[in-house]
Amino acid sequence: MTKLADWLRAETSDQDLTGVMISMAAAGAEIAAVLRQAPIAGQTGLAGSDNVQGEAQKALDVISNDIVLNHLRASPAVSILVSEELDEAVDLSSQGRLIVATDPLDGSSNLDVNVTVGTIFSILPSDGGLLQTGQAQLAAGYVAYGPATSLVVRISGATSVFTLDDTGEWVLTVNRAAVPVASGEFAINTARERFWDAATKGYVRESVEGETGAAGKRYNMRWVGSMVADVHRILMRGGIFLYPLDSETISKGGRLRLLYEANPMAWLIEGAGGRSSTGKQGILDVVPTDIHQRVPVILGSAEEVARIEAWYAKS
Ligand code: P6P
Repeated sequence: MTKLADWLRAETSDQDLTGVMISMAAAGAEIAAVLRQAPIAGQTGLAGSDNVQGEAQKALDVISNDIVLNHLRASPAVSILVSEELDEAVDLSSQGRLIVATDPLDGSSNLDVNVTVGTIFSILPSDGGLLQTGQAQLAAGYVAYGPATSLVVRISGATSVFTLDDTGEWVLTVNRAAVPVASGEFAINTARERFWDAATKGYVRESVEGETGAAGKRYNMRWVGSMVADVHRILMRGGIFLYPLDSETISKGGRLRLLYEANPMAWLIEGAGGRSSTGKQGILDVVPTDIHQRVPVILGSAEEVARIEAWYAKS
């Protein structure tokens, strides 16, 4: 089976980029080992601190961030690290050509109940500075800590999936992932309906009406509450993920973060033939104003993203 290093060599001649991807994969393997033992080690609780978003940090958020930082410090290619768990960007190598933006443990509120969580990362060129659009990404990836430990990566070509084997190697298990163009599955937190805008209400109502309404087919709903879990399901079998702007999140610009959640996930889904949108523009075209900026996130099967964009165009 193709190993990660062989796949990377075939995808790019940029040794710095290859090195950072391997470092992030190694950090993911180390985090996976920590998570497997966390309930025994009593590490699923709170760290007793808050992140820049004012959210209580889990002990494992801080541990995962330290693991990523340790692996990247060892790589002279990384100039700056932006992390959900760090208020400010961290300067690493002065000769580094690459910026890494990461959510080291997304969905950590699910750890207590043993639900899939993940590490998300985006790699950008240093010379573009911290506030580049997602189109500038050189690569992106996530590690999904689930029944299997999956690494999903894309440089500039197709998105592919690796699985961590019992020797600690990442082996290729999905070559050139493809998000089905059509789908009958949507993912949104329906408890927020009272905050939704007209476009979101219209899209979800049309989906719930299914074959009895304008959509003309049956839909099902899934919402894990862990972005990596929901996005991985969509990457593998189609669907649409929605965390749209609503009347409660509008003051913050949305719920999810642009640099280390929306951009890398959009890069990966689009590398598999899916689409991404804020509802009004492509996520990858949003010009950041802050390293912890939030945006509305809609991504997945092309037909479904187009359908909600049509609702936004009408409203
Ligand atoms: P809600 C987890 O906290 C997270 O950042 C994403 O992983 C997930 O998709 C979302 O928030 C869940 O948000 O409002 O449903 O709890």
